[in-house]
Amino acid sequence: MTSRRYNAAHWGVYEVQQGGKDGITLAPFAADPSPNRIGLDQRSPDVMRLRIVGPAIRRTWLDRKTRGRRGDSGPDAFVTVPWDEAVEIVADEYRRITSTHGNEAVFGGSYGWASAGRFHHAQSQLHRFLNLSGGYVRSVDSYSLGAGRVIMPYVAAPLDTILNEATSWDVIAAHTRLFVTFGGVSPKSAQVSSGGASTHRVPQGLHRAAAAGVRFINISPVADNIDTGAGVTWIPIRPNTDTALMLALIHEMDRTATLDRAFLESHCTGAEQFLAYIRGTTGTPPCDASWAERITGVPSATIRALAVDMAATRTMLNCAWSLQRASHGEQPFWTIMALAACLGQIGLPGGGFALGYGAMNSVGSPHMRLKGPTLDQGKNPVVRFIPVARIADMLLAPGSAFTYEGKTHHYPDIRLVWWAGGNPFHHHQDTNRLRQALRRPDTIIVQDPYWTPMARAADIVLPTTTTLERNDLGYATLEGMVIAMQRAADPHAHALDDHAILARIAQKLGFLSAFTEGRTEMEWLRALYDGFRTGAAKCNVTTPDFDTFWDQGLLDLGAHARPKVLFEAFRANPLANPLPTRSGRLELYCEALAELDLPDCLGHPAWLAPTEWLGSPLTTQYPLHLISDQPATRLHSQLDHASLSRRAKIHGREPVYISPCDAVARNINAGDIVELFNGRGACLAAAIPDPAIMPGVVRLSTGAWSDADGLRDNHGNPNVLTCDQAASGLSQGCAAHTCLVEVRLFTDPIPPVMAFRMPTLESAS
Ligand SMILES: Nc1nc2c(c(=O)[nH]1)N[C@H]1C(S)=C(S)[C@@H](COP(=O)(O)OP(=O)(O)OC[C@H]3O[C@@H](n4cnc5c(=O)[nH]c(N)nc54)[C@H](O)[C@@H]3O)O[C@H]1N2
Ligand SMILES: Nc1nc2c(c(=O)[nH]1)N[C@H]1C(S)=C(S)[C@@H](COP(=O)(O)OP(=O)(O)OC[C@H]3O[C@@H](n4cnc5c(=O)[nH]c(N)nc54)[C@H](O)[C@@H]3O)O[C@H]1N2
Ligand SMILES: [Mo]
Repeated sequence: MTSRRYNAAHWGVYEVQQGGKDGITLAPFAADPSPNRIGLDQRSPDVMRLRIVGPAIRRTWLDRKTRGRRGDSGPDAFVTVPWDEAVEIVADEYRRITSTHGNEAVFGGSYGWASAGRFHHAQSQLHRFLNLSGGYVRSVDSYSLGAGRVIMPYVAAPLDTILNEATSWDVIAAHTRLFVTFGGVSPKSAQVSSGGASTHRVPQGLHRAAAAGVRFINISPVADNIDTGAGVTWIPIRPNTDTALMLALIHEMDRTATLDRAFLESHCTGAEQFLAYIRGTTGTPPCDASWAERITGVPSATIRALAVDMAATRTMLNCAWSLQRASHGEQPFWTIMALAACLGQIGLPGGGFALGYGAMNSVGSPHMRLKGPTLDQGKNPVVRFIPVARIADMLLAPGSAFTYEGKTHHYPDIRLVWWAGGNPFHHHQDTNRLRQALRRPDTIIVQDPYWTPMARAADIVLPTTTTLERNDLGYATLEGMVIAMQRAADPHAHALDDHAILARIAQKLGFLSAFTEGRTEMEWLRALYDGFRTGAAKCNVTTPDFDTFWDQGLLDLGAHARPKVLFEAFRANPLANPLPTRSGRLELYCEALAELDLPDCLGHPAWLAPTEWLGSPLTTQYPLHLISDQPATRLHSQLDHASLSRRAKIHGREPVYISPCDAVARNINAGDIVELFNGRGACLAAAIPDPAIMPGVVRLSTGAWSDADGLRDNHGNPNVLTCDQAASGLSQGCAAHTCLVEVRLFTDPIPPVMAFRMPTLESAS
């Protein structure tokens, strides 16, 4: 593998070959057993047309005489200006805001996936810049795992431990007999890893397990989120009710005395308090199978049979991340751990539980965990923060209180919002509310390669390069490779790297040398690689020097892979290898959580009805539960304008999957344009009746570029419908999957999709 050229993307590695229209052609990575096509045509005219060619300032912002809350920012008409002028405008505005309102008025959370590459990582660059100039209000946790990341350290271990040490696929094939998953093992989601998937192992992992005789049961509102190459038993379940089913399985095992009492005694704490709740001796109804049937829609006989089946054999339990992206999203993660504890197989090969096989390629990887090359972001002098999904609350209600992990905090009063590498009009819930919230700051700055909906909503837009237009190091945890991402094309038009943009602004503000440390891009890569090398050496991993690595094109760390069994050491000796919980054990009753005395997260796993679900009164108005899952043909909103994503649309609109009976009841046929609506908004989409969707559920993937037409989205972005509320007062996590809607055939004249339009651009003169 010498002197090949590679590039890394979150969804995989490319081989970069000479030739083709703009001098390069991207081919799938030859070493990847399951490469995908996302991004292969990222240089196509459809995609390049939406590149931002030069810095652009909103006309209404430029014309405004005095600065203050931006209010209704008017049409998306921009004036393109030269870099020198843009840099001066940004520096002046940053100085004005921080000197008048302090750095607590700057929101630099800048959540988002940006691109692969450890040096040019947009958020890291922005955070380093802001930290060196007084700091910023940051965001904590992620949209991915808001509720889950907060709860798991209390009751088992930090989520990263559970993900990084997840039992590897080889062990599953060899030892698991029954694999029960809540929310599938989505082949579409497993296409990516944050920082860059290298070789895709999940399709193979599933197929090999099935070929080795592992039986699969998928408990899920949709059937098409797993492919083992063999039969999978589908148990349809009402969305957001999995916790009730898990509790009933425990009840059934308790009733039939198949709980592993010895394991609960030796490795857990609080089993008696938890079982008292399960049995209904604490004032709530017993969590028995018929109770769960009423909540989940799963027949009680199925629940009873499943409990017997699981207890009789080596069983692996899996829970998709989507389950915790919901009202009371902490509960399914905690309860599946409790269920696995009751089965007593945690720490045994092929038994126990995992959180998120299929959520990313990395879960179930045998690769070693090494600290990747990392850009030092410095220290943030501002202590204020928000849980990431509370952005609209913060902007709309400065000074008001919120709780997080048992403490009360207050929202700051934000004047400047600065985003690099994320798209809130993709990721945030209730985008109509978000639009209102974004009227509150004085100024919004966005760095992005493309005219995304967020760029069009900004006041100052700074065009950045893409990974092919710069040199970088590709590395993702547990992917087992470091990629020499060698620049393959010139920067598009006047685009600059995020680092170069911020360096220019830092120079204007007087801290250039602190920001760049006097290094060129290649000197940074060398320094970051050397840092990685030193860390690897401490873990007995020898690596070539930078020049050799760069010339080779990639570094394969596969020799250090090993089979993994989650919590193996803890199981073998819980006293010598305690968990980092208060008790050192798995907590089925958690005193630390009970002490917080929260109404929406108790001291034990519990069924707490979601704010919206198929059992709530709101179903009389909005009888369908909307699942807004991750898209198969793109990463979030990235490359929605590329052909793979566009080809999956119907009449230019996102497909919405609906059960055939719900379609018939609404007179909806395949390909019809329908309107999904609720009290928050509406969107158009193209209907696909599909028996893989259970009745009462619709599935509309995220990622269609928002195309607002009043309160309606014409393109099919589900976040115009989702609810901007927290999973709980513990985590304040994103609850996107808690959402009721109604669907009707759209009989009005069908409006065009304008999502991929360009804003109006004028030149400065
Ligand atoms: N309804 C609903 N909503 C959800 C979810 C859900 O399940 N349902 N899932 C949530 C989850 S898990 C997540 S992680 C979020 C994802 O939300 P985001 O991460 O915000 O989505 P992306 O589309 O990946 O946005 C990345 C942006 O970075 C830009 N970019 C790429 N490379 C660069 C670069 O080098 N420099 C700069 N400056 N910009 C760059 C891209 O053009 C794009 O605009 O969405 C969340 N939203
Ligand atoms: N191609 C592609 N892959 C991606 C991404 C992408 O944008 N595109 N995004 C990545 C990111 S940032 C993340 S965080 C991960 C997220 O990974 P996940 O959270 O696992 O992905 P989702 O597609 O949101 O949901 C997984 C499955 O759960 C099901 N589901 C939804 N609600 C429920 C429920 O209440 N109960 C049950 N039992 N099942 C339910 C959905 O139908 C879906 O099939 O995916 C990553 N992978
Ligand atoms: Mo995510």
